[in-house]
Amino acid sequence: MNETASVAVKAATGAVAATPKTGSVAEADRQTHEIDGFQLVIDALKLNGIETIFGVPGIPITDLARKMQGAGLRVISFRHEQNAGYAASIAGFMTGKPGICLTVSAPGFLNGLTALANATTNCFPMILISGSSEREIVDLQQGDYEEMDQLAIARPHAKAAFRVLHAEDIGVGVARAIRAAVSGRPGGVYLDLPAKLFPQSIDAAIGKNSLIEVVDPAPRQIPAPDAVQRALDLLASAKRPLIILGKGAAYAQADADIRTLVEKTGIPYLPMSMAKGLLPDTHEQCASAARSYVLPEADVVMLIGARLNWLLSQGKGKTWGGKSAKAWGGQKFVQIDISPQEADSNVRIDAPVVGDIGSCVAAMLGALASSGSKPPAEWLDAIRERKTRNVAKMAESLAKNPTPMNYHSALNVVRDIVKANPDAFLVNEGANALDHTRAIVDMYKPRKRLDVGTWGVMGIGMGYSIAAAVVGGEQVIAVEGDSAFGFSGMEVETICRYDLPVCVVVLNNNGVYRGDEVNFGGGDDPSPLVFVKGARYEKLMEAFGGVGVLARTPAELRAAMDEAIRSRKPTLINAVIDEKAGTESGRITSLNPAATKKH
Ligand code: ADP
Ligand code: TZD
Repeated sequence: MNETASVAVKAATGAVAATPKTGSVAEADRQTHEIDGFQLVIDALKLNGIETIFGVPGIPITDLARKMQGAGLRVISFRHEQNAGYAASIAGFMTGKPGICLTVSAPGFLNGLTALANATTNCFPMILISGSSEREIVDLQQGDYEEMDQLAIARPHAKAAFRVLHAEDIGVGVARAIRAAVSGRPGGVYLDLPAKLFPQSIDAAIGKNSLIEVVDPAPRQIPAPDAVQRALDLLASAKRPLIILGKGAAYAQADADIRTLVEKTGIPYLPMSMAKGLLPDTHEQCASAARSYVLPEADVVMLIGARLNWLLSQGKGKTWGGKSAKAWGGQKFVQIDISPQEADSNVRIDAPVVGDIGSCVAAMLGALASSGSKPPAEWLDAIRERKTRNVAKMAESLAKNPTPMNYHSALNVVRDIVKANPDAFLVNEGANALDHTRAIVDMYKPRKRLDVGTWGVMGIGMGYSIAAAVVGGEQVIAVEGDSAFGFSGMEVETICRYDLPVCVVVLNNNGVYRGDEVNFGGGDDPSPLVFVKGARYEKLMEAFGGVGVLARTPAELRAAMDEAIRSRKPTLINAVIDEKAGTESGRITSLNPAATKKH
């Protein structure tokens, strides 16, 4: 390599040890022309537009984290890998680029694995990069430090899993991980980087040439014209059509076209939880307030990026007007999805449209007759009537001001604050705290509502909040059940350390679902469902320099939230809720194997 080329490589890789300690000219020359595994990993990620790393440091990735920060990547260091993993996964959902989580071996890896599995389940693109111990010792089970066959364990929980053994292969490993995470149906990818890889040095020019900038990582998938026409014909034949928007539609970032399709067809729509705000919840065609009417009554349903899983009662049964728990309700379905295997997974899909949502919706718009007729007025009127009635009922509940607060009186405040701050992210977990927030708090913009998703997992709260603040750059409001908050509560230190504009509202009813349960056996131990009464969660935020507020009334809650948003300071509001206010499992009581206690 001539000198100019060598300088260029140095500049590009930053791979040069500044002053060789040994003083030997040969050693200096060797270091100048070589690049190590640490630097190749960093360069491969940067080359592909990765800007943020979420993780927890330790052997063998401590230096990698330091060097990443030194190289200009934003490294957000957490207190527990699961929260870092959740942060990475939701960053993937928000941006369409894989979120990166970096962990140590065995226990750190396992802590991150829950988040990886959750990402795969939710179709979020994420890459879990874990350091691992020495292969030769692990494979012979000779007892290495943090010994574990991580690749084998990750594989069933990931969309793909790779291990890199040689520095020359880092570029390929990172490229494959990125492609696997974001192409087709997105998901979680595991990338195993053994400790020995990092100090491996290779010729800098060879190293640089081995890196791959992934071209078109999530290629468009154009739907077949006849599939599009079949779907449009079916919709045109409908008397009571309905569109269901899922989080795949939110992920696709085809917001304007989706809105045009909904408005041009005039079809009422239901947003799934994380698709709320894709069109504003206040939109005239939004049928959320008439959900239990439209599902059984619709005759043709078009799913856009939503699966007919448990969240939609598998597309059958009484929710859909079926005569028994598993009976088909008679609806015909159009399903737009990037995964061809999704169709027919629960009920017959009469018109599958396979492709990416952006291309599918654009194709439908292109093929839609410009003078297309709107759904029959009787259908729209019937929905409007139910909506008006239910909205009035809800307004009545929201207007009440009981002491102590209940979910409605507290969430009425959150509803107003979100309306006034539509750019804020709303993170939400819990049971009652989740269901009531979803029903009461309207969303106005796409990808602003981030919640427990497909698994209904507790613990996403602080990780999602941190990612939303770091990657989304906007105020975050996290509405948390007191149980839910406990799963990731220690990350309030992380929120304070990075001084993030996160306002956590703990809806504190002293327990899981409710706070008034007693020990069935009559012993001294508390019920498994209750916590310390009157716990002062706000002091946790104060412990790290943030603002803590105890709110017993809607007025106190409103003042505290207003101030949190004005100041953008890390804030935790302990909103005291009636401990008798919740119901078992929120709205999914029926999923309990046997109801042991009725409230
Ligand atoms: P929800 O929980 O909101 O009902 P799901 O997670 O069940 O949504 O469904 C999301 C669906 O969206 C998945 O089946 C996934 O394959 C699909 N999907 C994700 N991204 C895209 C995309 N860009 N284009 C098409 N389909 C997508
Ligand atoms: N563990 C994990 C990881 N996910 C879960 N969903 C649960 C346990 C079970 N679970 C729920 O499904 S909701 C919930 C638990 C423990 C907490 C509900 O209590 P909360 O909310 O205080 O968060 P409410 O408002 O009191 O219902």
